Amino acid sequence: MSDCLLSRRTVLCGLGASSLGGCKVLDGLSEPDHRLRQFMARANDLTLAMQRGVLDRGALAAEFSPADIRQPMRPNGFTNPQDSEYLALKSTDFEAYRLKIGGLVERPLSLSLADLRNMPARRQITRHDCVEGWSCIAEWTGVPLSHVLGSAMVRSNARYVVFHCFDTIERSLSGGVKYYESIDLVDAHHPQTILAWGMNGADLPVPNGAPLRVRVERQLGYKMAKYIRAIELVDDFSMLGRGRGGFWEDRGYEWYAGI
Ligand SMILES: Nc1nc2c(c(=O)[nH]1)N[C@H]1C(S)=C(S)[C@@H](COP(=O)(O)O)O[C@H]1N2
Ligand SMILES: [Mo]
Repeated sequence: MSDCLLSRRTVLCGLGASSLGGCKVLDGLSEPDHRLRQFMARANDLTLAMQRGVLDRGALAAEFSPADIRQPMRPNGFTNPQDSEYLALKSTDFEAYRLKIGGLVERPLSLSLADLRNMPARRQITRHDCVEGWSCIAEWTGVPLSHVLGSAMVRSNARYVVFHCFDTIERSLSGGVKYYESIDLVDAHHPQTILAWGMNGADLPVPNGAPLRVRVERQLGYKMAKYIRAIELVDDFSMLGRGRGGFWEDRGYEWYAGI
């Protein structure tokens, strides 16, 4: 926010050379009824409105036709978790799998794959863009995250959805770090944000995140957590990992990876 203010001040200073007579005019800004202060407040509202317009967080990502699926979905990142809890579930075809939904919700849930498949499903053919520079088109089937969040009754103070995964992506002597990610409630309620259990007409394969992964189609691949173990609603993600909202964010990537 302070960056915004600073840059707006810079712009005003630039513009003000003729109409406002220079930067000194900013000195009186602390008075609430100062004319320029009121002008800047209006400019601020306008900027926010414009940003909403430009970003349009609700806009849909492009969807494709089956003919556009020209190659198998390339697996990336972790593709074969060796964690004992995961291997045990996989050995019985994820029959005992339960997706836990907790945190800031009125009604914590524990959903089997059958429960998830019985919920309304959305099918979408979309392009996956990885930060490493490759893309792949695939068809995804799953339940809209907004539907699941509706059943869990998200509390009004919740701001983010955190995904906790099964795969230990970084091993260390003390055990290791399991993949984690987070998105805000705007993306969580986006119509194309689904908890996918199917890919290209079959069950979601292990390399692509079986039994459940999220699709967040307006963002880069690393936001789309695979091997989801639990979903947690939080008001702040500073307690997660190193505090930047995701495994890769904690290693330098942007939290909002819009495309
Ligand atoms: N649990 C988990 N989720 C993950 C990853 C991972 O290593 N573990 N890699 C991310 C990255 S960088 C990408 S590009 C996509 C890859 O999805 P895919 O294997 O279906 O191509 O998953 C993302 N989600
Ligand atoms: Mo990626």
